[in-house]
Amino acid sequence: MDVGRGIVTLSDDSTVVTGSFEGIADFGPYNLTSQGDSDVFVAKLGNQPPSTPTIDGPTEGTAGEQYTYEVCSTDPEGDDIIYCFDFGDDSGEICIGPFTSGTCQTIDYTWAEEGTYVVKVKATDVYGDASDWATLEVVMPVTQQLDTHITLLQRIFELFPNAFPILRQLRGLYH
Ligand SMILES: [Ca+2]
Repeated sequence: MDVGRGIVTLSDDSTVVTGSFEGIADFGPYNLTSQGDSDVFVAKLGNQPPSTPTIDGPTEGTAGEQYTYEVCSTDPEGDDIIYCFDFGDDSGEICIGPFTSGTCQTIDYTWAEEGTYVVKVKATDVYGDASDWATLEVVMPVTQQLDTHITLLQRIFELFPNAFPILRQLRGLYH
């Protein structure tokens, strides 16, 4: 027979229960199995945050184009989950949800400016407990890389004005 013999609430709002049980005691996400006829238990019951989300999506692209990122997280208690994003620019925090625990969600985003951005996302359950941040570095360099490439060629032509006649013809194509 399972019996609770004492209960106390701690300052962090978790609850501690003590008692005795036989066989298996079911505490929601956790089970205890008795080692004999009857065992005592001390259980601390509190809300746990969702898992740190996984984030999947393009890590390079072009400023001004829209990209889609998928995030997935699971809450140990099965609580609904809110995802909050920081896209590394000055748009601030963007939150979506709540969604069912264990389901993946997508969000579309467009960076207006070229640059390297660290996308951050965390999962918060409906009781306000948040996971750690997951991060993904995204580079929006395409035009910038081309500029650098042309500048490097120009520098080579300046240093060696007569050495690369074929490249000088290519340079003509760029201008
Ligand atoms: Ca939870």
